[in-house]
Amino acid sequence: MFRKILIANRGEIACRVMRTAKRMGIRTVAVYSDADRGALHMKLADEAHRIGPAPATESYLNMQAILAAARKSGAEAIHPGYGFLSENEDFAAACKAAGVVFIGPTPEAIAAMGDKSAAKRLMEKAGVPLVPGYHGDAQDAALLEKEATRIGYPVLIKPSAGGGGKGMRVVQEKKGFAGALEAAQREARSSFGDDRVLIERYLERPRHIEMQVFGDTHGNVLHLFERDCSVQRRHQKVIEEAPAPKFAKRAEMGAAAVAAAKAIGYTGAGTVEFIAEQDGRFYFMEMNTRLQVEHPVTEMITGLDLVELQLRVAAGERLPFSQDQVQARGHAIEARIYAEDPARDFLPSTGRLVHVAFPQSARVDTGVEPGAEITPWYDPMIAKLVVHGDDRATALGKMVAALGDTHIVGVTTNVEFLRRICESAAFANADLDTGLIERHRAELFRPRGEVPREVLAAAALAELAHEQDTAHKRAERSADRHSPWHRVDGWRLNEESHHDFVFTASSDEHRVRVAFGDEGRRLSIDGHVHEAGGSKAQTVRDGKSWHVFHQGIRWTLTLKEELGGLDLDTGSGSLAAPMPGRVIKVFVQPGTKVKKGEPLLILEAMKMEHTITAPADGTVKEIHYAAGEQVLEGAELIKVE
Ligand code: MV4
Repeated sequence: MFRKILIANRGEIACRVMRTAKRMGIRTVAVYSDADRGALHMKLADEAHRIGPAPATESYLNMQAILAAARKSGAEAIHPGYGFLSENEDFAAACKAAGVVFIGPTPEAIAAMGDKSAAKRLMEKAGVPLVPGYHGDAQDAALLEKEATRIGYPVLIKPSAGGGGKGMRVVQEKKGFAGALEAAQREARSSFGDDRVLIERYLERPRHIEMQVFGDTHGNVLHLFERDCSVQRRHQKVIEEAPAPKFAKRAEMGAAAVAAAKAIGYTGAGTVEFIAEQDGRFYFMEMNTRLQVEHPVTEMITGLDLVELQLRVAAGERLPFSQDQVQARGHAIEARIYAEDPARDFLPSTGRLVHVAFPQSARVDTGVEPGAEITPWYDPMIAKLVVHGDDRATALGKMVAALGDTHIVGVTTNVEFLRRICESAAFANADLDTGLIERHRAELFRPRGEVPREVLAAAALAELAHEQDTAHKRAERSADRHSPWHRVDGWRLNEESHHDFVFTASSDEHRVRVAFGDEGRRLSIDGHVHEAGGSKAQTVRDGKSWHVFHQGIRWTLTLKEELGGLDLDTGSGSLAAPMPGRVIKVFVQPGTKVKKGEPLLILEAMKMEHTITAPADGTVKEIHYAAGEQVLEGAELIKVE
């Protein structure tokens, strides 16, 4: 086995690879760009080497800098992770030339699958099912149209050189074919410099199901079951699971995937992607010649460590089990947490992670820690949550709970969106296809309702506790530690016995009053008495904002101002009674000019006298109560303009 490996990657996958290497007693070398100085992957490694400035082209894609770091550190092998150089045949070849083991397939195997239409021809020869269609070289329009008729409408025109869905065109009937073909060829030429296309029968509600395969250097190839990755958004996977629910062709798909890998002499971890119809018929799409983001769901159902297997086969060991020794148990689900804003078309969100708390109940693969920065330089994935249960419903329940316990402050995330997917009937019923998110957008993107009162109460009490804590600390430092001026429990000399908070949430304002009486603390929210409810909320402070995590949703409440004393401004220059009581003295009359802070009237309540003062300079317009009258909480007492 290797004694030292270099991880040519960053973020969660670099940390993930190091975790296994450490467990196996292998020393680890990290590489980092200037944007990642101090990042978790750099800290976890035994040594770390700078490879260049922030842009990936000058750092994580810089083959020479990475090979130089390998040479300098004495690393015997390089793990490329996913993305960056992981599927670059030139890098695999350059490693070999430099005498370093590339932990992945051979350059030839990468190349064989890199050309998507050549790969399809190869697979056809190997007996792997392809979508019924035309994959030939001849490209004249009349022939292609005849092929489309043979295949049967609707058909899909795909650029031969493409992948990832770019430039694909659906044609519903013969009369639209010629025009769609011209447009597809034009787009293919400008995007890929190659106007060849292939024609396939268009699958209306396909699922994305992929098979994990492994090959060793002794000719053994086996599969580790499938994953369903149908829940995608613009070709970006969002939630993955294993095994694929309601899928009856696991054995056939496994055999097809093994045949695909064997056809190219595959070694290491790979994934054969298929699209499957609702009835289970499946067709080869492409092969990814790397470890995938979603590999943990396979680990959870098989109990295997795929990185360990990668290291073993890269070191020349045999796969330590046969196909029938691999067992799948239970169900696993992974959700990808991204720094992005679903409400703004998933625009990436950058910034410092002020607060990060992950659930204890899930496997969490992450490359960040509190204080880390999400920069615009790289993929904005923050973490993957992975859960396992005896069955899908159990796993899904765990995922919903885990998402609720994922508390991130500093960037906007898709956590709430993920939770909505998990709670949707379509996902819960495993009614899966690649259009799930689009089809259910009304439900998944529905605006939030009002801020729950529980949330406002939690923010107010958290703010109060914070102020008490601050005052307490101030008192400890001061000369007169017992001075009443350090008290923040609402006590003011002959004046108030409550605290008012005004929070803004989006554009709405909410008023929370915490009153301190003989029977303890009482809360009123937007004029309604609030009984402490049963649901728990957690709060995180960020300057003048409180982030309240409540039932899986993060609410951000910004403290607008704290109104001192009884100067409760109801919004239009009127002053309301903070608690029920009796007016005992009125100092002013309609028309009296008052200065800010000047006493207006005295209210007796809860056995104390409270002076109500002018919130600002102005003129008294109306007085609604005379001395001796009883007032109810919230009653408007006086109007000042
Ligand atoms: C298809 C298809 C329907 N019918 N082929 C999109 C990416 C590319 N690699 C293959 N893709 C598709 N090919 C036929 N004949 C629908 C898709 C497709 C898709 C496939 C897998 C995962 C997500 C997808 C999202 C939209 C469309």
